[in-house]
Amino acid sequence: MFKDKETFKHAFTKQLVDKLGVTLEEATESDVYKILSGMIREQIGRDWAETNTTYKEQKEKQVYYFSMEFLIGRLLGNNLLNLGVLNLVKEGLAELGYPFEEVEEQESDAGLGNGGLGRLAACFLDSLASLQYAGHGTGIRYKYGLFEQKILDGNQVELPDYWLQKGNEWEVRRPDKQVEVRFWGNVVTREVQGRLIFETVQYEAVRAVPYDVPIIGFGHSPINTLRLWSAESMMDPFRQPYGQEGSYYRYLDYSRSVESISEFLYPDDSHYEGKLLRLKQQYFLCSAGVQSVLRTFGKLNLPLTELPKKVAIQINDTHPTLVIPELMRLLIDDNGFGWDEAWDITNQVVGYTNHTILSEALEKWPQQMVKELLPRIYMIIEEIDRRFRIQLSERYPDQPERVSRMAVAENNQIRMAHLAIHGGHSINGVAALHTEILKKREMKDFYELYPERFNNKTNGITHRRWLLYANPGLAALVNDCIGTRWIKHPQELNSLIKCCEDSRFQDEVAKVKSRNKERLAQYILDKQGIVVNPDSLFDIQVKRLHAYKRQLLNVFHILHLYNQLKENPQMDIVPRTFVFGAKAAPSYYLAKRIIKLINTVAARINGDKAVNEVLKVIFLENYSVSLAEKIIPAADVSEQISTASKEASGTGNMKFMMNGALTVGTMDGANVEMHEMLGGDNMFIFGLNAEQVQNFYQCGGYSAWDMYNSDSRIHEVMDQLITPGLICSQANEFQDIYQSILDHNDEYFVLKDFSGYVEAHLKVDLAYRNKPDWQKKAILNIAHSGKFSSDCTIREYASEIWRLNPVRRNGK
Ligand code: 26W
Repeated sequence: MFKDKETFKHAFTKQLVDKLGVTLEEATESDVYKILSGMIREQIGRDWAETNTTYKEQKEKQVYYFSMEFLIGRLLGNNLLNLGVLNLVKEGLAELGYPFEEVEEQESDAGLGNGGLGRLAACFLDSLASLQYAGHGTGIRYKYGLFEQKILDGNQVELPDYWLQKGNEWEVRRPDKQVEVRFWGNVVTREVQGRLIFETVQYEAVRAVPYDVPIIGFGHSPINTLRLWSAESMMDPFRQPYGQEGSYYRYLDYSRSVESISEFLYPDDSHYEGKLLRLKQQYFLCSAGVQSVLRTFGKLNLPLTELPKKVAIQINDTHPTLVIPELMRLLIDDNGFGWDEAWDITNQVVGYTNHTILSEALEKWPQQMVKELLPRIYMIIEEIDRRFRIQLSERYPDQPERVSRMAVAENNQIRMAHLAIHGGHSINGVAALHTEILKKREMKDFYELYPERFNNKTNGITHRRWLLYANPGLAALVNDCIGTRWIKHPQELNSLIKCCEDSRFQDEVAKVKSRNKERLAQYILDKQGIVVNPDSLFDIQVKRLHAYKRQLLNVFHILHLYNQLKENPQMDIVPRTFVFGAKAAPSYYLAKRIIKLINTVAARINGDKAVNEVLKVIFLENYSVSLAEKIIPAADVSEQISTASKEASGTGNMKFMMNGALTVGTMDGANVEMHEMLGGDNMFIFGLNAEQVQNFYQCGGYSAWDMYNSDSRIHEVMDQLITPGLICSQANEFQDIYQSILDHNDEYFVLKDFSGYVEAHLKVDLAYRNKPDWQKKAILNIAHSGKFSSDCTIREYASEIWRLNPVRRNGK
């Protein structure tokens, strides 16, 4: 992109003057950011266009990743990195007097996702481009991303995240590519020459306008596209003049309601709610997305029967399942296909990824709502259901309950997971254990019916953002040790194994970790005015707040440590800094109370001179992608402590591992696969396993009260939730949490796993004292993390689900 640093500095300074009319001395960080991102855009424009031409000319098969969420974070640094000029730019800017760290702070995070599912989509885009696959994202351009979290008096308060306020340097609005999406109305059925024709009348039309974001992969990759759709009003949505009385106000109402479709991201990733606006969002994404896919396909001048050879659509959880009936609609109504042929095409094109087994998160839309909002789509779903029931009845003639259990439409609800499994050719879980649970339990009926459709694709993370970019110090050390091939072939991080006992290398790794911890300590000081000791052990849990992720278990352990220290101030423990970061869904009462509890405990401990030399608790406000990039490289210990069977995979676990943190975790999600590679010596496993948890659910035999009565440590901690004194300023302050555990019999086995968790932390304490051995474990973690690069995951998706080969461009 730039030959060298001097060329860059020269070009950059010139652009400041030419484009903004400011000199180097006058330029603000914001000016610098604008010019830099503009230079990248200029640089990639031609490649972007060329990529699309190549895809078209070579008639490459393309995959479209449909997702309601893309949790991208910032793009400046990542784009520079992938273009191979990050270091050069950093140095050049520093010489011109602008620290890069300050410049990149000018960019708002694109926080268009809640957590794991949205971040996975973003990692996948990076890998698709970097591995030269023709793969694009299809999503919604929410005006407001995930809320900004403020902590006031220990409580979470939500503020709107107007991330577009300063504009978005990375998007290109493409009004010429707009499509129309239709809601409401009535379906009129006519017979024309022996064929039934379905026409929807009196519908409300919405304009879907795409904003394209270039996805720049690493090295000389193609430039793929993330297409985000924005809802805008039509000038004449009702196909009638506005002359009549009151109709102008009707237009204003219409316009407001249309714009609300892409107004904000639903901030809940744990509880499904049957909200009309959410259904509108989903159909908006699916209809606009599929129309656009078909339009691009149309340019190939091939018959639509060839669609499965040229297009794969992957749906990220069930949120975009309406892709299935929408594609059916377009094939049948607009292209004259018969049902069976359309079904066959749809089936071959669509694949579905499941990300959760939590039953409260499964989407089931009220039939009446679908029928009114999407009358034609509803008809198609009814027909899918009718035919599916016949198929099931033939296969299971004496099992009517089974037919009802598996049906798509039942109990006045439409079950999106059933529609997705039946309508697509592939369903995958996101870690080995998770896929097994789907097959054996959650989706057992479907596994029996369609065993060949089920497969596992263990999640991954992009090592470019999460190691190379977020932890340049460590990346440089790795380069020194094993060369740079791992950047293209992350599995080669394995070669680090040979250095794990090398004491010089260990020291270097330790030094990098210390520097990262100092940086985080400085951030904490700047944000919260709290001094933390960078030599203490940084024990970190950052992720969405949810009962099953068990932040509570972590807090109970901290309280227990505190109690021990109060009793015995001389107790010999390694000084620890516990760090939390977590957003709670705004309507998730218990989760918000847990945030309050963490902050209450933190205030108490941090203010207690008797202990605060050895114990600190920090709750970092507004956990986000860019904050994760600061936190994760500074971790010594990674907390992955979900109730076994509940965390589908986890991806934070992989990010920490890749940055040399040791995991304290349960045998859940991808922890199981980490454990398989690392063995028991290099991580700290504790607690019930998935089978034991399942047994308790099925057969009973667990009593939270018994735990409380039989373990004095638990007793003491639980009582502190409701008795004025150490934690509570008034009686019953955390009665709600107390009750959630004791009266609801500890649904997530916090008390049951407490003892094992305490023991695991004693082992951590012991292990940390042996510095060389700890460093060895850290290095082994890094060495084995290559398997969790999303590059590996994407290769598996490409070869096993999408049947996609990398693209060769002009011999590159
Ligand atoms: C309808 C509300 C809603 C919204 C989002 C329900 C559920 C979701 C997601 C499926 C929740 C989610 O993000 N799941 C996470 O997906 C990650 C990527 O596969 C996994 O690593 C996490 O374990 C899983 O919790």
